[in-house]
Amino acid sequence: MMQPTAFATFHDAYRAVLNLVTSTPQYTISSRGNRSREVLNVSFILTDPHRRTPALAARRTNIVFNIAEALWYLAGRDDIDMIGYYAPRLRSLAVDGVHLTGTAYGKRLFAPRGASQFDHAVKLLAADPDSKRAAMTVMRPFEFTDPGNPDVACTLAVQFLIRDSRLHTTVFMRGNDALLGLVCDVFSFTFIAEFAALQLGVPLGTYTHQVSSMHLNEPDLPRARAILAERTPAPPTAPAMPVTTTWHTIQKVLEWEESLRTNRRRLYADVITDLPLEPYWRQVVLLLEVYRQITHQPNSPVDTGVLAALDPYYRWLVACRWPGHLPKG
Ligand code: 5HM
Repeated sequence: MMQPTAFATFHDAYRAVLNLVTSTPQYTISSRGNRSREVLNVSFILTDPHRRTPALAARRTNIVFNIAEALWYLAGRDDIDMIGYYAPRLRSLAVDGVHLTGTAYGKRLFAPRGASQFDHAVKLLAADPDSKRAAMTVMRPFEFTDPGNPDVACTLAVQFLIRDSRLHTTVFMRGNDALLGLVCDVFSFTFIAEFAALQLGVPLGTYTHQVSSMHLNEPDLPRARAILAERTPAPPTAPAMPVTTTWHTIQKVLEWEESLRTNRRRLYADVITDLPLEPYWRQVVLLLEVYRQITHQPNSPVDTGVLAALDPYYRWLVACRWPGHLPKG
């Protein structure tokens, strides 16, 4: 077979990849102190990249981090300040204590706004829809030469192609952690693909993920097995980014992100419908509010009104990830 297997949902693709690296690894490797099971050249196609979040309770997917990371990329930022609030473990990768390097894909893809690789790729496809050139590179030449660098980009490139009037995306990675990184990377890149399709005014096509070294760190084996033992079906549908979404929308959401992260604002359930955003983006801001409460008010349960206003699937993901922060009963 010359083309990767296609899956309707990432839920199913994720289970297939986890099953592959857990049950039939090709190699056992030990690099930079991590013993892992590995399979080379793993790829899959998602026919509906909207369905990007697996419904697997044992994975305890951090939907807030997933969204925040995608927004951090779109913002073209490389600071640990923003992303470290959502994933404190990333702080150890910021060698100067301020910036991330390899992990900060946004700076490489989305900065400077208006003249970024992303902007040029979109402009190219708008002018020449059949082009094969709309490829954006992430890992840089010589990035791996410093053996002390803890943060070398795992993504090599992102390519957009318009075929059958739909935007297809392929992401090429040198390595991917099958349990942890894979979920975050597929989330961000499908989110970016969806935004790119809106910029181009074409429907979202397929998403293809190609990884040279797909691996599972050995300490994560029990968790991978627990996930594989789960029988939860894939979520039936997923919300689509509204067609009105522009860079201005992203800017407005980023303003909310910053004021909630820094605890300068809070969001009350009874004013959510007054926010000048589409319901899809209100849900994003609500998730950020839930996380604000969890982080800045760790001793109180999350407000019931805010929880009730959340999309039921988001509420389920929050309950899986932060069960101790929900109201009793
Ligand atoms: O030794 P190496 O630089 O490959 O270690 C980084 C590891 O982080 C990768 O091999 C991969 O397992 C994981 N990773 C990922 O899966 C890292 C990043 C950050 O670029 C990512 N996905 N986006």
